[in-house]
This record gives sequence, C-alpha cells and structure tokens, in this order.
Amino acid sequence: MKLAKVLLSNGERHVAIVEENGVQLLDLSQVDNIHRLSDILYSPDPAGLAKFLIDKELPPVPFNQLEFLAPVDFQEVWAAGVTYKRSQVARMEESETAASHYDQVYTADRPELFFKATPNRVCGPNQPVRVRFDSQWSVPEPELTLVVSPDLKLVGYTVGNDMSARDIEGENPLYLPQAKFYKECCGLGPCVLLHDKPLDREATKIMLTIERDGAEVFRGDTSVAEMARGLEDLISWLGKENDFPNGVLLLTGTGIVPPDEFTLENRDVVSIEITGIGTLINPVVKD
Ligand code: DO4
Ligand code: MG
Repeated sequence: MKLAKVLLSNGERHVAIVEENGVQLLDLSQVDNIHRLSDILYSPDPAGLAKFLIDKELPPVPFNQLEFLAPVDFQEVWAAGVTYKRSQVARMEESETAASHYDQVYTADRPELFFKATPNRVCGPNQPVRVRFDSQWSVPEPELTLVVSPDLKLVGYTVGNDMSARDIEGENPLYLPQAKFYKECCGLGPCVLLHDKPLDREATKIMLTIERDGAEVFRGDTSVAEMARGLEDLISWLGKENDFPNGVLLLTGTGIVPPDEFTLENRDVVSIEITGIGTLINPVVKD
C-alpha cells in the first residue's frame, strides 16, 4: 500500500491511499491521536489503520484533480553517503585532498551520515529544487529514502533527491554542510510505500533523467542491489546516541553520478523513478 499527502483543487490537504487511477481520501478524525501521515505510518498496523480511515462519503479523487505534497511532517531528514561504488569513485575524482576519506568510508564499518534537511527545506513533487547561486557544478542525487519511526523501525520508502554542490564539497570536505544543506536542497515524494516485506533490492531500480528545454541531457540508472550497505545497518548507525521523537527520513546515497562536465542549470527538470514507489519530478531553480 502507498500513502500520500495531497492538496485538492479546493485548497484542502488530506492524507490518502494511492490507488491505480487516483487516491482515496482518509478521514483522520475517526480515531483519537491520529492527526497526520506520520501518525498512521508509526502505528502498529499502518495498512489496516489506513483502510479503516477511508472516508466512505467521498469517491476516489483522480490524479489530475490533485497535487502530491512532500510526505514529511515534523521529521528531520538525514542522508548516508558513499554507499555505492559510483559515488566513491566520483568523490575521489572530485577532490585530491579528500580522496582517501571517501576511499576509507566506503568500506569502513561506520557509514558517512549527515544532516540533510529540515521539513521547511524539503520540496514536494513539482516544486523547484535549488542549485546554489555560488555553485558552478551541481547535480541531483537520486536516492532510495527510508521512512523510520521514533523507535527506529523501517516503516516505508519514498524517493529522495539529495541536491549537491560538487564544487563546494570538492573544494574542502569541511564545506560539506554548505554543499548539501540550504533552502530547497532536498526533494521528497510522491508517496510512501509501506514496508511490509523485505525490499527486493535487485528488482528495485533507480532511474534518473534530466531534461533541458524539453530535450533529455542525462539518463542513468542503478539498482538498490548495488548499494554496499544494509538498510537496517544504516538505520542502526543513525540511531546511535540519537533520538528522533518525530521519526526521521534517511536518504541512502546515490549510485548515479552524471559525468564531471555536467552541471544542472536553471529550469532543468529532474525526474527520479524508483520501482514500486513512484516518480519524483522537480524543476530546478538557480538565481
Ligand atoms: O560526502 C559526500 C556525500 C556523498 C553522498 O551524498 C552520496 O554518496 O550520495
Ligand atoms: Mg547523496
């Protein structure tokens, strides 16, 4: 089952079950203490609760009569890095001084984990993601994103875009927070696929396309099987000496890096598809 936050043409916001041709709106007022998407996701039986909450008064709403919102409430957003060989190689080429750090972290027990975004820095589907004005070399990073409950249980998956300024990151590893964390630095959506069985990593493909003036300028793909780390292992490292009272979203690293001569431009359109979850599309803005 997939759950989402949607905005209707009359301005109402709802939590909904995503179906084949549209969404089924939920009436959260039917159960005490269920106020938002994350309350359902963190409940003992999210799918059962969502079915119970279906608003029987309302017919399904077709996709062309709604917008998807980012599936985030009050969670912090974190990210793992250098979890795929492609990222390790690209990072080592990007910075001579930091090459050994990226080399070591790829195989080290402790993963690279960094704070990626607060909810106000997250962009939902079709909202612009930003390239910093002071970056001349920026890329999207298409990443499987884990939805994790306050008690560190993996409850679902969504699509994430870890926007990254490669020139700022490559100049000095101490600039990583500036390369990664700024306004509109993270795309998330369109929905959350509930985690009810182990993910088929081989079958879960991640596809990135970038369009400029209507023409494709980059296409790449990978599969989650290429990731060098376990999903539960990443969650366990994230939870060490950390509390997430609102839960947390964790981007799991990129396995697709465009060639070094590629940088995003204002008005490019980034499209990230992950098998079984959906497609996250965002235009790019650069002032
Ligand atoms: O340290 C660099 C960040 C790595 C990253 O974001 C990734 O591999 O996806
Ligand atoms: Mg990344």
